[in-house]
Amino acid sequence: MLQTMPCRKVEGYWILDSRGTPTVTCQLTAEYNSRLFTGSADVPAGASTGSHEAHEKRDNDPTRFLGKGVDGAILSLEEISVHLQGANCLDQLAWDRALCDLDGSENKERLGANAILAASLAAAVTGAKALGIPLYRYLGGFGPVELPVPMLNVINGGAHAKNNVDIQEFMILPVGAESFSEGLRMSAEVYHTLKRLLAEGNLATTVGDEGGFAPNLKRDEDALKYLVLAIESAGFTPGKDFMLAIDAATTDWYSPIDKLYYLPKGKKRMTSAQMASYWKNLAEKYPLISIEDGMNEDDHEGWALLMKQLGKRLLIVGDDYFVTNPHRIRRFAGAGNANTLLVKPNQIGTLSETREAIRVARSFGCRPILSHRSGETGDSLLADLACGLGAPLIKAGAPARGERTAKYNRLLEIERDLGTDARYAGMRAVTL
Ligand code: 2PG
Ligand code: MG
Repeated sequence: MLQTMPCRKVEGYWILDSRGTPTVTCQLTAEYNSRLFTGSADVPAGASTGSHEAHEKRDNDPTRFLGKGVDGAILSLEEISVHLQGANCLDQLAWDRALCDLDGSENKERLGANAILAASLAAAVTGAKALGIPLYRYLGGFGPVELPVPMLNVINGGAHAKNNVDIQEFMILPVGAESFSEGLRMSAEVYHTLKRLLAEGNLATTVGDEGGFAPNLKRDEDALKYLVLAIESAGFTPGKDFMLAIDAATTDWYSPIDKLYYLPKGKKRMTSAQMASYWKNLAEKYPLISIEDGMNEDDHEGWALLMKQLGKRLLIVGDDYFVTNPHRIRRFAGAGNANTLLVKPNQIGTLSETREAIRVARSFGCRPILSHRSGETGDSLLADLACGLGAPLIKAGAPARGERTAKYNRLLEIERDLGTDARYAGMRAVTL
């Protein structure tokens, strides 16, 4: 018999995210064994969003927060509080279903996916508190836990920085480390070495939205050169201790009218085939193991081509392409158009649908990467999600800036908590 934990109160508030834009936080109070427990969860926000994401409710009132207010989403949480009084929030599936039913719309546009996700996650946080177990155990049970390989975004471009680099993220992956903590130490060393090298080259060491450096470069490719140099200068071996990854975030580059990619900063124009060759060329020159959104969210032929050329060697990651949506995953992973799923709970709007997205992806042989958003908060929940849902990889930005390190520091805590049972995904995380 399922235990019960009736919901007593749901409260929503606005807080500021890491870009200074308001976002939603939720506090949920529920009763378990005649005691009240309160758990909270924050919802992050993206900048390079896919057009198929669940609806994020913003007020669009230009007199407050330049239209970015979330008062409407907070009202949605009030409505949730009234209507879901007494609902059992220990039964996550039923709780999430009730949230979706109350919303009643196609893409969560009535209550807003930001409000719904906040209530969904807060239920899990409260449940873990009530049962007196860590969230990753609450989500994943008491079997062995593997700590994910961090994908640390150390050079920022695209929509996340005002530099001249089109590719949004350049990441390092400490796959050769023995443990998560060793990998994080190595990565921090590379990050600081990179800062020194950029400064020596008279390049800017100011940072972008995710804490990575945002220099102007002659060519985007130079970012990869710098990463290799920084890894070597820090005393490590590229391709062995570290692999590289990029998130091209090409959705914004594409014109569906003429089916061409227009690189907004570099002012280049490419066909899907040229785009695929460009990625292939980079993969041949650098220890690149993962390309995210190498094609636009609706360019299915481009995705198929990319998979044909690189899908056996590299993680071909769908972010805007899948938008953590089980239906899109079934269709496009089913067609073999990508082999890796980027998981962002706020793209779909509930914890249960996030779980389902991972399940469907796995059924097509796609591994999940748990991911933050570019607008983040100090909430470390993503780390527990990654461990609890068994993701071999986590993308949470640079090893700098509080909202990014909150996730990595929570993983350190989980590693300590596991003691000698702690395992690290390492090279297996990226082996196809
Ligand atoms: C991405 C994310 C996170 P945003 O594209 O993968 O790195 O960016 O949150 O802006 O969509
Ligand atoms: Mg992305």
